[in-house]
Amino acid sequence: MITKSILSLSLLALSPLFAAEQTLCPIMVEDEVDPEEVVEYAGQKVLMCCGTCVKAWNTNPDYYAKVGVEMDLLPQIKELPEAAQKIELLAQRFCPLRPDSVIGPDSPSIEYQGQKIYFFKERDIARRWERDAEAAFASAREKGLLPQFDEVQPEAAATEPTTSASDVLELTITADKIQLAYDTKSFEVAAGQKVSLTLANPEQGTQPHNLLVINPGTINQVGMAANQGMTDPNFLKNPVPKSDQVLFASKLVQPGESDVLEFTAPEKPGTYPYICTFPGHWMMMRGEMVVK
Ligand SMILES: [Cu+2]
Repeated sequence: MITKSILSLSLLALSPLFAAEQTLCPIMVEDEVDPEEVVEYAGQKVLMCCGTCVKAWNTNPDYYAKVGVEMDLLPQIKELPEAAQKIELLAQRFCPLRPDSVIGPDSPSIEYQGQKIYFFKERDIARRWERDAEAAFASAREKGLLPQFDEVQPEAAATEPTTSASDVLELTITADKIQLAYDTKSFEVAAGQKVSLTLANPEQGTQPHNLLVINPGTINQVGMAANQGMTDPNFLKNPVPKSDQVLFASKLVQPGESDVLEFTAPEKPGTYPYICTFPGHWMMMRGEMVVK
C-alpha cells in the first residue's frame, strides 16, 4: 500500500499536467514559450514566445495577466493582484487578422460601424484590413473574433428592477427561433413583488416551450422529472412535472403564440431558476430570476 502511494506520488510529480508549468505564450497563444523571453509578474516568471510579445505584455501587464489566467495559460499565477482583478476585459480577445494573437486596450484600433476593433499590429490595418475591410470584417465575424458586434441583448432594457415592491414588474421573455434559449437570461425582482411575465414563442419557431420558475438549486431535479414524461403524449400537452419545487408555470406555448404568467415573487431573496420543461429543453433553456 505504502509503495503504491509513493509510486503514484512520484508519477504525479512527473506529470506535466500537475507540474503547473507554462508552455504556451499568453499573447501569441499557439506558440511555445522561449525561456529567453521572460518578464516578471507578481513575483512569478512569465514566459513569452518572442520579443514582440514581451513588448505587448509590457504595455499592460495586468490586462494580459488576467487574460492569460482566464485562458488557463499561466498556471504559475495562483492569484491575480488586486489591480488585475478589477480590470474589465474587452469583449474582443484576439486580433481579427491574427486569430492566435491577444489584443489589449492599448493595441492599435479603429472605429468600425460604431465599435472599436483592435489589431495586434498597426501595419496590418493599412496593409490587410483596409484593402477590403468589408470582406475582412465578414470573415472575422464568421470566426467569432469580434463579439463586440454581437446583438445587444434586449434584456438590459426590459429587466431594470422596479424600485418598489408595489409596482407590477412587466416583462416579456421570448424564445429563440432556432436555439433552445430564452432571450432574457436573468432579471431582478423585489421580494414579494407582483410579476406579469409574458412568454412569447416567435412565429418562425419550431418548438413548443414553456417557462417554469422553480426553487433555487433544483434545475436537475425538475428537469429530470420532465424528461421522464418524454414518451407520454398526455404529459407532452402540458409538460409540467409534479414537483413541490415548481413555483410558477406557464402554459405550453406553440410557435406564434404567447402566454402571460402572473405571480408574486417569493419573499425569500435568492436566485430562482426558470426553465423550459418540454422534455430535453431544460438542459439549455434556462435563466435566473434574482429576488432581492
Ligand atoms: Cu422549450
